[in-house]
Amino acid sequence: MGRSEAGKTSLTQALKGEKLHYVKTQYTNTSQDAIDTPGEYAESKHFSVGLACFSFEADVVAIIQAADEPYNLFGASLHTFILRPLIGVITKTDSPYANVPMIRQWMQNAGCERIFEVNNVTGEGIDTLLDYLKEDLPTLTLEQAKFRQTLGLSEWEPLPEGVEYPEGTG
Ligand SMILES: Nc1nc2c(ncn2[C@@H]2O[C@H](COP(=O)(O)OP(=O)(O)O)[C@@H](O)[C@H]2O)c(=O)[nH]1
Ligand SMILES: [Mg+2]
Repeated sequence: MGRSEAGKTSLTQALKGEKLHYVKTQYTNTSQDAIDTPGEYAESKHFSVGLACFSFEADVVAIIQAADEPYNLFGASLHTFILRPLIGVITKTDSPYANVPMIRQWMQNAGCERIFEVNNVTGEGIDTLLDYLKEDLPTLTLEQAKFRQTLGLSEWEPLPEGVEYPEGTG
């Protein structure tokens, strides 16, 4: 998800190793591995709830923001309405107006657990994102999740050195 022109459709092409070809996204495309939504969903509060619905069909949800976006559409703690891992993908890192640290801050505020930087045109950064997408989702038992809470850890932070899950929580 992300605003129009952020590079969402291009990213789906780059992930497949295709050369970029512009297609206006008129409806949500779900035919392949990626669910590609029109930017209007992120831009209108009437449609934005649709993104939450689409997220239920996904293993992982990505906010896509171009490195040269002048303003942020996504509020803080956005991950709380999505019951999936949330990641950020910064596109157009080649833009002369790129401000990657600013976009990173927006994504961190939204609650993205990983942030990737890509150039859809050259394919730079795409391999790192693909490696992440190929990883199996870590599974936690309820007891393990509760143990993490006692340490104040998020689901994705590694356990501190020397700490292991107590017996019987696995
Ligand atoms: N320079 C550059 N242009 C990009 C990149 N990704 C997308 N674009 C261009 O940005 C425009 C919008 O891309 P598109 O994928 O249709 O955005 P969408 O509306 O989010 O689906 C197109 O002209 C793309 O060729 C990138 O990483 N670098
Ligand atoms: Mg599109």
